[in-house]
Amino acid sequence: MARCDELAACSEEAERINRPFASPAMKAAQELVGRWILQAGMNASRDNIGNVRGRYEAAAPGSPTLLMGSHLDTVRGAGRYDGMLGVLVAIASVQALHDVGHRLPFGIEVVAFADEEGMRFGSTYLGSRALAGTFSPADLNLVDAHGVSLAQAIIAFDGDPSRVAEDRWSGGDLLGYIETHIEQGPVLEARRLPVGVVTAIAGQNRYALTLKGEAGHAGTVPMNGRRDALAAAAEIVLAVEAEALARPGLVGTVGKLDVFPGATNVIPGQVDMSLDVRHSEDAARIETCAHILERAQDVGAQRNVTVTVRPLSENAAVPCSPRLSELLSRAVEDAGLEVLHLPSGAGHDGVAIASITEIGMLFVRCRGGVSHSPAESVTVDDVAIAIDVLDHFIERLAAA
Ligand code: HGY
Ligand code: MN
Ligand code: MN
Repeated sequence: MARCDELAACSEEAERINRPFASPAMKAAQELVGRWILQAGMNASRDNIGNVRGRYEAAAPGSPTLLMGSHLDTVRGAGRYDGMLGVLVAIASVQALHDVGHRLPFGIEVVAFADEEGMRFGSTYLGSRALAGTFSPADLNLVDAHGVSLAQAIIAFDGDPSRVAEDRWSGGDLLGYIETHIEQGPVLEARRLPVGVVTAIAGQNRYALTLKGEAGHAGTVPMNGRRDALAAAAEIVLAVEAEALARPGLVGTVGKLDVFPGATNVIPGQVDMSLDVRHSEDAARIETCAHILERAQDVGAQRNVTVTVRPLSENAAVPCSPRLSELLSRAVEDAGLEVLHLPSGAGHDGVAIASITEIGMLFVRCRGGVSHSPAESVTVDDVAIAIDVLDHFIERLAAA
């Protein structure tokens, strides 16, 4: 828990946690994590995309590997457990083995992923896609808000963009990937359970919409002649909400909205807005995205405002491995707890890692289900239980 507090101080801003991909704050966080990885008896390395990796060797060479970890980047105004907790719990699991000199019939590779949230370049899972070998070189041309390309950011972070393909897993057979993560939802708290086993990760689409109308004088342009980009955006935001409410299990969010020129006495000529749509069933998500984008175009046509849509990312829903979930469920019982299975509305690096091995996730209760906020909070007892469950999981996996 103290380590979560130390990592929280690694931020680009003094008054809130903000740790983007390949930032100085990320460098500071990686130095701490690298030190803790070494203390846990692992060797530490960093790959080109900027994942920090720790390796705890098996009893015998040539053994398979269990991947464990989570992401080290954060959203803006983040809490101190989203991602970080999973990295630190994985390190704590290896520390417990190292402290008693216990070697397993498999190696453990702890990974602190470089970019799950996609805050800086808009695309998600850059670090885990590099490890999975599914990183798209075209992404190297993505630019951040300052016009810095992903390739330039990797170079500035001591990586080689031309060698990201070498970050793909090449360490032999994999037994699976296990990620511990705060639930970021209210279910465990409502059921008074400290941990839960994740069944699947919802699919999600992310878009950037640009609305272009006509800026004008707020005092002189008659209302009925306006091409107000913000009024159009407002109608689209409410259409997103209506479409999501109409479809059980679907969530639709406009989280970012920038108004230009952004002056009190000027009719907004342009709005840039985000769109995030998710559902555990892909057909429902895809159909609702189509509806929402259609309604956005209708609004634009009625208001004589152009609506340009740029898809940023699309990830299908990913089921967790029955085999790993079964072992996690038994491990929860070993810890003396009732087993609850629940889906994840949030995305996680397991979405990318699922393309190279089976994935399992353990959720930890968080107060009020709050996340992506400084109010994010977990208890020491629940974290201790999560580590205990992982220890039982590792024992079961070793005996399997
Ligand atoms: O947005 C998400 O689902 C995750 O926090 N990246
Ligand atoms: Mn997050
Ligand atoms: Mn996360």
